[in-house]
Amino acid sequence: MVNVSKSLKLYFVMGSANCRMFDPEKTLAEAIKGGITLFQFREKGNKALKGNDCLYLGQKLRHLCEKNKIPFIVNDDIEMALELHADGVHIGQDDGDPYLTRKQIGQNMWLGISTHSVEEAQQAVKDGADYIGVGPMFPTNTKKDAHQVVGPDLIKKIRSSGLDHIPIVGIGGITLDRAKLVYQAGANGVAVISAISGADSPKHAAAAFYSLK
Ligand code: 3NM
Repeated sequence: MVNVSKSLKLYFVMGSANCRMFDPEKTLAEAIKGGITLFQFREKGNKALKGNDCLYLGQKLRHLCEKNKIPFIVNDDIEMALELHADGVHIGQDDGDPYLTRKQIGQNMWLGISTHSVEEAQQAVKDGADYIGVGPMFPTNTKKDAHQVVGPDLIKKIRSSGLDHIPIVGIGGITLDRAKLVYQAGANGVAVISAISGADSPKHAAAAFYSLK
């Protein structure tokens, strides 16, 4: 499989609740045309699809990624990740035990872990994360239970704590204008929901991010 840190460059995260102009399939197809390098299926929120409806959407998005050679990651739901033959799973601090998750997914699938402090980052690396998410970089309206903003500064602190090699993606409130600050802090990439899924043209938005780095 492709290299994790390179894939993080432009990490698009999306579920049906995040789409504005188009349905999820078309939104993802447009984002892929724009140059996203990784996709995470994150079906969250009040109106989130459940059960077979969620799985069916996951299947469609998974196929789209496969066709375009974009690694496909599932948020939280390990069973769905296994069922869809995802390339990885992403878990938050409260979502699941990294040790058990790794046991379920094996060594070939990527494990991403959300972190919000140097301590959590160090623990995630000990727990075998293939990459860590760090956030929120900036204020965000997309995740209602987001932690306090940590800013790109936390990425610098994580790097200078000795974690030179773990692939890092910044997340939370990242817009085109702010993305550079995240890369400059030492991230391998930016994870974006609304700046792509809520754009008039997800394709053009993704292309603008892609050409930044
Ligand atoms: N996780 P947007 S912030 C899913 O801090 C998620 O761990 C975060 O959405 C974290 O790009 C966030 O629209 C929401 O701000 C990101």
